[in-house]
Amino acid sequence: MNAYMQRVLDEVKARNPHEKLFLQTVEEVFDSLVPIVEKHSDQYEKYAVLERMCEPDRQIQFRVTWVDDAGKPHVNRGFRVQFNSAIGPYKGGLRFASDVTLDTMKFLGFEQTFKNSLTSLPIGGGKGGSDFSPIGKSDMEVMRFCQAFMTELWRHIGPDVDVPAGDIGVGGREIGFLYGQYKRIKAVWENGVLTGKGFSYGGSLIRPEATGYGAVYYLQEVLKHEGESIEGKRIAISGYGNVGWGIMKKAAQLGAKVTYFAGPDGYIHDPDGVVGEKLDFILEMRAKDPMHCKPYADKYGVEFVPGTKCWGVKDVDIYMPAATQNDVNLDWAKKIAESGVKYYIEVANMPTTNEALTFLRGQKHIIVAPSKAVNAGGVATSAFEMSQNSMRYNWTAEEVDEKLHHVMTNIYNASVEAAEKAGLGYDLVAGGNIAGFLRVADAMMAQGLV
Ligand code: 2IT
Repeated sequence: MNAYMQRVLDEVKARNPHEKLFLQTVEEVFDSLVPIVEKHSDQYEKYAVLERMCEPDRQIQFRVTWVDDAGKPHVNRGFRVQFNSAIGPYKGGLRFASDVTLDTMKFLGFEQTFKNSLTSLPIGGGKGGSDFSPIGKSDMEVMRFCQAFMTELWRHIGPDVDVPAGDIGVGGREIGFLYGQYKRIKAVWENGVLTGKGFSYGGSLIRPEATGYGAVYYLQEVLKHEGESIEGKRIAISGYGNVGWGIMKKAAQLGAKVTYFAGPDGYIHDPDGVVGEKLDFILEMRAKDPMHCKPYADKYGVEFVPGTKCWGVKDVDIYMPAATQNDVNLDWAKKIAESGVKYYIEVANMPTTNEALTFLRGQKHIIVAPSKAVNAGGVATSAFEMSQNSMRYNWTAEEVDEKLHHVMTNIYNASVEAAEKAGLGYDLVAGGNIAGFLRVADAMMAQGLV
């Protein structure tokens, strides 16, 4: 790292002493950018590109007061971090989970900026959410929370300003309640203000599955590069939310299968794969109780291993962590390396600690693909939803799926090309970061010091 990069990194660390996750992603990205930034350091320093990329345009924090079914008041903290608008309106999900802090929002907003750039669509980076968890709450409690949350958020967002979507804890139900309150307050029909909506009021077909589908399309490109096909492949994943479910579904469509999946209570091993009606059962099980996957084992008579993750199992071809951040630490990474499995495809946002990621990237027999690229199909399909809302027109599921496939192939190719051009060889992690960076950096320099 040259003096410019080191200075910026030191400044970012000094300014964010408590923001561990945010610093983790900044360090990971900077590591990839070394050959690019060093080559054009004068230009980037002149326009303070790195400094500005690491400091959000603005971050909004607000109190959310709501009342539960028993009449008891609750106070939560709401956030929206508008990170970077160089290439389009802020775009990124809302996360409702009890461990959400400003740090979580900043790490996700920073990642989102690079990811959205990679899609080649006109969307900037943002993220929001709350330390409220919908788990164990009634529909009416979730509705009152969402209404209170939107009563603060609405003034900061808009179809050309900032377009939130879902993330962990925010699915179709929450988006519906949030949209209803936005419409009530503004008295307008601006359904381009949120994505992940229900189809009846402007949602896009395929959006719920898009992140998982996109991840499998990206995986197909990786396999192609190795002269392999996806057919017959066995996959181990963590998480079985919309993202994990989308992976299961697309894998099944393409003749592969998810044979292991892990949840908060342990992991499932189903050698026949999660296919057919089992896909519907996953949805049912999740809706009843998102904290336990054991009912799957009870229903289908397969193995359930409580209290641990499935990283390190040998009878699979591909690992795809699709749950949450820092799911795979160095200990798990060592087990993964020992297993002999060749493909480590990140899906959740930052699912690997930096230590573990460096370790895995150093293993010659493992191909690592980064989440920023692999999971970008979700937000890409959100951008398609925005397009459809602007046009007052709906594409068919086939049209959306085809566009999604196209975006994912492009992301893969752009990543390969960016790393090769930077002299790094076949490096999907660095290539993804570089390709995402270049577009935002160009736009920021063109628009001057703002
Ligand atoms: O992490 C992500 O890309 C998302 N949660 C989806 C963002 C979006 O705007 O669809």
